[in-house]
Amino acid sequence: MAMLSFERKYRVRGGTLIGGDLFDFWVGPFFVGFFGVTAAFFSILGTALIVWGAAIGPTWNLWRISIAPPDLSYGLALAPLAHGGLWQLITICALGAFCSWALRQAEIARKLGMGMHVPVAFGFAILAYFTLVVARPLLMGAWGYGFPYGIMSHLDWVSNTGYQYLHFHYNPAHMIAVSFFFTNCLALGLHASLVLSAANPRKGEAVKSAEQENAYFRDTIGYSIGTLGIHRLGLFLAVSASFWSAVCIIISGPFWSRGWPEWWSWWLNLPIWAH
Ligand code: 07D
Ligand code: 07D
Ligand code: U10
Repeated sequence: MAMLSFERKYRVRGGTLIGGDLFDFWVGPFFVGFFGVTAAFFSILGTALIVWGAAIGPTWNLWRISIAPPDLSYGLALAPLAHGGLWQLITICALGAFCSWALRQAEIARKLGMGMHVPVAFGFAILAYFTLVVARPLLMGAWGYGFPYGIMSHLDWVSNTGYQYLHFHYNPAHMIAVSFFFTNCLALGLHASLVLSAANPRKGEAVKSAEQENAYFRDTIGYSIGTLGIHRLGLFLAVSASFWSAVCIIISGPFWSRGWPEWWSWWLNLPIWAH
C-alpha cells in the first residue's frame, strides 16, 4: 500500500515499551515493534492449531468447524490435544495475540504522543473474552465451561448456557449490558448523522460548524453534550457494555446457580407487601 503523504514524518524512532530499537520499523503500512512480532507469532500459531483441530475433526465446512474445550471431567487439568488440549493452547494463543495487539496499540500511541484510550478500550473487550474462557471456568472448576471455537458451535454454547439459567433476559447485569449496547448504537447513530449533516452539505452550500451542531441539539432536546463530550460518552457507553457483559456471565454459575427469574424474588419478598 502506498504511503500517505504525511505518514513519513510520523515514522520516528522511540516510544517502544520493550526491545528498544530492535523491532522499531515498519513493513508496508504496518508498524512492527516487539508486540507486532508476538502478535504475529501467537496469531499464526493459534490459527495453525485451529487448522490442526479441523484436520482431525469431522468436517472442513467453515461454519461447522469447532474446537471444543475439554470434557468437564478433566476439571482444571491439562487435557490431551485431541480432547480439549488444542482448545487450551488456542486460548493461550488468543490471549497472547489480543494482549500483544493492545500493547502494540500502546506503543503506537506513545510514538505519536497520543493518549492510551484505544488500548484501554480494547482492554475491555479482552476482559470480556478472559471472563468467558478463564475467570468463569476457573471459578466453576473446569475448563469445559469455556465456549467452543466454531462459528455455529459458539452460538449453541450461548443458547445452552442461557437456558441453563431458564431465562437469561432476567439476569440484571445482562439487562444493563444490553441497554448499554443499545444506547451505544443510538449515540453513534446520532453523532454520525449530526456530523454528516453539518460537515457534508450539498454542493455549493457552506460547511457548518460545531455551533450549528450544538444549536441543533439545544433546539431539539434543550441540551448539547458538545463535540468532545459525545466522544467521551461514546467511549463510556462502549466500555460499559463490555464491562457489564463480563459481569453478567461471571455471576451466572459462580454466584447464582438457579434460574435468573428466581433472583427477582427479593422484590416479591420486600417487607412492604410480603407480610
Ligand atoms: C465487525 C470486527 C471484525 C471481526 C469479525 C470476526 C473470527 C472467527 C474463527 C472459524 C463485531 C472475525 C471472526 C476470527 C473465525 C473460526 C474458528 C466485530 C467486527 C468479522 N465471537 N457471536 C459472531 C467471535 C462470543 C455471538 C460473528 C469472536 C461469545 C452471537 C463472528 C469471539 C458470545 C453472534 C464472531 C466471540 C458470542 C456472534 C460476527 C471471541 C458473547 C452472532 C462478530 C474471541 C459475546 C454473530 C455466526 C462481529 C454470527 C456472531 C466472532 C465470542 C455471541 C464469527 C472472535 C462467546 C449471538 N461472533 N460471541 O461482527 O453471525 O463482531 O455468528 O470472544 O449472531 Mg461471537
Ligand atoms: C467476548 C468479544 C471479544 C473479542 C476480542 C477480539 C479476533 C481477531 C481478526 C478480523 C463481549 C477478537 C478478535 C478474533 C479477528 C480479524 C483480522 C465481546 C467479546 C477480544 N443477549 N447472552 C451477551 C443480548 C440472550 C447469553 C452479551 C441481546 C438470550 C449468554 C450482550 C439479546 C440468551 C451470554 C448480550 C440477548 C442469552 C450472553 C454479548 C436479545 C440465549 C454471554 C456481548 C435482544 C438463549 C455474553 C461476556 C459481549 C456475555 C452475552 C446481548 C439474548 C444468553 C450483552 C441484545 C436470552 C450465555 N448477550 N442472551 O459480551 O455477557 O461482548 O459475554 O435477545 O456469555 Mg445475551
Ligand atoms: C476511526 C476513527 C477515525 C478514523 C478512522 C478510524 C475509528 C475520526 C481518521 C478507523 C475506522 C475504520 C477504518 C473503519 C472500519 C473498521 C472496522 C469496521 C473495525 C473492524 C476492522 C477490521 C475488520 C479490519 C481488521 C484488520 C486487521 C486487524 C489487520 C490485519 C493485519 C495483519 C494481518 C498484520 C498485522 C501486523 C502485525 C501483527 C505486526 C507487523 C507484522 C507484519 C507486517 C507481518 C510480518 C511479521 C513479522 C515481521 C514478525 C515475524 C513473525 C513471526 C516471528 C511469527 C512466525 C511464526 C511461525 C509459526 C512461522 O475514529 O477518526 O479516521 O480511520
